[in-house]
Amino acid sequence: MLNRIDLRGSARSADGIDRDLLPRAELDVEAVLEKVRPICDDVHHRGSAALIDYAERFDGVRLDRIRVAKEDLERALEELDPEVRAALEESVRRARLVHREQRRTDTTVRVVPGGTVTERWVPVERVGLYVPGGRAVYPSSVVMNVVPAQEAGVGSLAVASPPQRDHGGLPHPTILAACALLGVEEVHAAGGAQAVAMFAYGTEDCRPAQMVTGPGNIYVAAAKRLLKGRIGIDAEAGPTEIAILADDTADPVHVAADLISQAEHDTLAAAVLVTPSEALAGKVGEETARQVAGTRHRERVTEALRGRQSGIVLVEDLDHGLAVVDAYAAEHLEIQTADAAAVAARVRNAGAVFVGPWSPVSLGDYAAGSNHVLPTGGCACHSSGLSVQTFLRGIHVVDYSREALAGIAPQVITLARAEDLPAHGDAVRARFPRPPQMPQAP
Ligand code: HSO
Ligand code: ZN
Repeated sequence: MLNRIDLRGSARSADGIDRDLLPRAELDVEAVLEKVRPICDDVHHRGSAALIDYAERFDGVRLDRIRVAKEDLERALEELDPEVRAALEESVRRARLVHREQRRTDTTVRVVPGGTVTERWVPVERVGLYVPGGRAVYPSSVVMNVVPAQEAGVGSLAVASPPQRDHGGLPHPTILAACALLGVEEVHAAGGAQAVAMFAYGTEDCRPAQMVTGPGNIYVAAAKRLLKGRIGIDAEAGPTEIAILADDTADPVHVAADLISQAEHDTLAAAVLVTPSEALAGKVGEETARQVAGTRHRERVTEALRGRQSGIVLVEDLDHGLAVVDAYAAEHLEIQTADAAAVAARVRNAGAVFVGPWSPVSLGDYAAGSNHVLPTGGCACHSSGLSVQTFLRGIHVVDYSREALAGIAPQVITLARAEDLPAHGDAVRARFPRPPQMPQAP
């Protein structure tokens, strides 16, 4: 069921590879921008009343209020299956271990005697986290968004997740439980573009946030694109992707299982095997068909694997394979080759790399300690996944003494003149009314 793409004989460098030859879905966010614009404007002008109307229209529930009550959060945690709770707690513990280390420390550079530049890392004041709630109800994504924000020191965190008809108009109980477990007290029953607008503009119940993060459907992505600037965003998350670079040493049972694991997310999810081995390609093809027959979300998986975004790419050798996976820039990249760590160390573009036979992507999805909110759609060639860094801003603090400024004043004045911005130079000159060696105005 997987398409075959034979790239043997094609360009061997990542730059030279024609990306159109690589399997990838097209997600036309632009096409829904105009649908999303009036929704965002409406939330801007009518606040909670608009959110209540959209909950009725899109989620089929009539809500009295958008903000989830404290008792509902507490009850969800009390009713959470103890095994799920324990697993989430371990996931949180590992994520904290890793994310805590990402915190940057302030640095001060003494550029000249009396002249310093400090870089101060300051958390974003308030962040809105979007957690999907349609087919994808992922408490693990609550962990992956909340932990880095908390470790960054974000002061105020609010979560939005769509109201569920089957749960009395509340967000899904496992989402509420995960929020309660993480100490998030502010949760709103709002989904889609309207939730992003709620964070951007604020409503009676929800203070505006400076940033919104988290995955979502195409409407969420479109609202993020529309409101970016007004509010900071992490990324426009697209469908999940897994690429596996494998050779003859890979176990086809593992490779097939891992391809299926991410295809399970979405009919548009991408599952791509890149291999120089015809033998492995054949075995993975057979094994995938065998495993798909027994998997729970068979239809969705089949559609994802048959789609143009998925396939088996044949390459000449591992070097060529590395060039292909770099050109593809997968959200998740598994290396299942001999000496996998050495091969992984050569990867330039990927959201996250999973090394060897014992590091499947689903480990990273839940409990490796790494983050699972990662760049999709090829954005891994310029962006990183969610981290503590996402929630910090580096502020340069410039502190020069009189002498230190005098020492560089001629150069500032020269550059200001070169840019025909003499007032810039005058701002320096004004500080030295009778400078002995100060350049005069032309
Ligand atoms: N693979 C998804 C994350 C996820 N998987 C959540 C399971 N639950 C995108 O990285
Ligand atoms: Zn996943």
